[in-house]
Amino acid sequence: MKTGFVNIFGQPNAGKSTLLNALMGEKLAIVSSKVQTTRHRIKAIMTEKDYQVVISDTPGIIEPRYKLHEKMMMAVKGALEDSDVALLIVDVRDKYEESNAIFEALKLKVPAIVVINKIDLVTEERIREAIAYFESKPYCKATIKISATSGINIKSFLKPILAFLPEGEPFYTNDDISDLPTKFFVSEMIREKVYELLGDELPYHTAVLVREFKEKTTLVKIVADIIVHRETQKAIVIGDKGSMIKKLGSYARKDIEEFLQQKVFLELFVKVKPKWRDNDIYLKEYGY
Ligand SMILES: Nc1nc2c(ncn2[C@@H]2O[C@H](COP(=O)(O)OP(=O)(O)OP(=O)(O)O)[C@@H](O)[C@H]2O)c(=O)[nH]1
Ligand SMILES: [Mg+2]
Repeated sequence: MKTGFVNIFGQPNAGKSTLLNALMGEKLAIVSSKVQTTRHRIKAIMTEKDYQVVISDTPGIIEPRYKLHEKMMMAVKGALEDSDVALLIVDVRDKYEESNAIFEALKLKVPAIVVINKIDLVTEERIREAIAYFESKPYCKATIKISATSGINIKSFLKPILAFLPEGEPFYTNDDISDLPTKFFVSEMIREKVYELLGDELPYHTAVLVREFKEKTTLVKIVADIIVHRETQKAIVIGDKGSMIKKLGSYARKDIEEFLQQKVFLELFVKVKPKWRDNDIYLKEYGY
């Protein structure tokens, strides 16, 4: 069977995580309208009769400003090193030159397919322009135009990619869909709600740590800390009379229940850890 690693790279917000989820038909990677949502490499496994593709979402490529950013770019580097095929995703509204500069800097040793995303938002002419631009680049073996949110060209997406993959034995058993633990997905779902409900800088100063995950007979009990830099941020996350943390908890709980297919009791705490983004010990503790 065809098997190998297909890894998604691109600028922040290009739609990498949305594409991964659309391909899986399941929400594995969190998504937000803010940049730098994804911080880890997220592997998803697609197994069919004639192929097993391990597809990875990665953090958007940026110039690191904190140790956290450095860890994020290490995740990109790891994915670069074991790609059989690289999917270079572009928000069709972005400046092509900026994406191109990033793609060239990757110095890819494997075939790349440029994925023109968000075609639901622009004219046919703009899409043709983008395709012509990237098809002239030496790293680009093919282009695919999609809308990850509207599902345009998602069903047929993998077919042209399989041609670039080697024959081999599957790495994972049939029912594995990821190599990451449940706790990871739970903490990400909580983090997503921080991106959704809290503005500006706050999401970038936030980490989530699942401290307790206990399966009881009728429900799963989860205790998690939302980590921020400053007391003022803690007050914002808690909100007036606890209104914000309550909202965060109830939104996150709904998603976690759907993911686990089980009732969940979720307890959230807010903790202040100054400069955790530049502290190796905290970064490690929070899974980076
Ligand atoms: N209209 C439209 N919006 C899209 C499409 N794909 C993604 N988006 C939106 O673009 C935003 C960013 O999507 P993500 O999937 O989080 O982007 P990402 O590349 O993973 O971003 P980082 O993790 O920050 O690097 C979200 O608001 C998505 O809903 C698309 O095809 N059409
Ligand atoms: Mg993402």
